[in-house]
Amino acid sequence: MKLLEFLQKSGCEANLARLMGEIIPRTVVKISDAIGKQGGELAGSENVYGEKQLALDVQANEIVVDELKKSGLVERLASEELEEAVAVKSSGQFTVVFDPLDGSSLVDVNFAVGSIFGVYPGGNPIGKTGDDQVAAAFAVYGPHTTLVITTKKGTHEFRLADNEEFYLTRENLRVAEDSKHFAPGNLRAAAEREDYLKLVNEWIKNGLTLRYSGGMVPDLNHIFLKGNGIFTYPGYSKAPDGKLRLLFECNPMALLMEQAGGASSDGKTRILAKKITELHQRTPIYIGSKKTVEQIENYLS
Ligand code: AHM
Ligand code: MG
Repeated sequence: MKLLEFLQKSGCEANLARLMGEIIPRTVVKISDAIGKQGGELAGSENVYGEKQLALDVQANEIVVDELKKSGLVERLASEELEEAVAVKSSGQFTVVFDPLDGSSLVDVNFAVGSIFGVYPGGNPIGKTGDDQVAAAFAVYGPHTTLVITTKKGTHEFRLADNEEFYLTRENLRVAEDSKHFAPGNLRAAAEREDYLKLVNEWIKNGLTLRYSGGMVPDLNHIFLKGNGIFTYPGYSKAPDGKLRLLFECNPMALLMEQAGGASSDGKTRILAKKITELHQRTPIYIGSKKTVEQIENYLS
């Protein structure tokens, strides 16, 4: 079944169905094409975080901005690549936040990369929480281009076909309560954090299988598709809140994860319950199988 048809049949509100079933998929098709045509060349510019941008980062961002502006559905947009939010149309129904090309430093080594999208009702998301999102999605640019989507009616996977349409491949992805796989991000923190080192050692001793690519999107996609696992990105002295962004990366992923039966936390608080205080706010994250996330909350000092 085609993505748009699936959303319509599931009773999704018409404009949200158009956004998630037509506009965002179109950006993903275009970004996928762009990745196929380019390597990891630098753009010569830096983003808000002082990180060197690739030409592809800039292009992917422009693709999403253009399509969202054309859609007529969007009040405001905010991108990991842009310092400020952009006001689009005062009568627009949604604010769309996105990381147009997550893990772009992995393009030149031909690893999978992705895009992440979160959708809030109305305007400014500052002061809201991830629970306010009405939909979220990520795209994986790997051997196949796929979209994993939620409109708060479960989490589902769709695959891009030759005709530039996405078709349902897995309905209602479920993440089990216990993990058999682990994806420990920012292991640098284990050099100074005894608690994180112990946690990772526990998983090694308990025979969990390591699956870590260095890209949050493929690493989490593994958890969604295998149906269990844990992804971690803690803070440490150099970056107390870690690296990943609440608005652009963690909230969309947390919504998709909860809709699949999993959980996510910053170590103390549910990611989706955290108040958004600034656009580029960072947060530690522990996300995946529910019991493992609970164990981490009890374990971390
Ligand atoms: P990016 O948005 O600049 O690409 O950074 C996000 C990525 C995630 O995909 C990944 O989990 C993380 O950075 C890995 O970071 P590091 O290797 O620096 O620890
Ligand atoms: Mg990112």
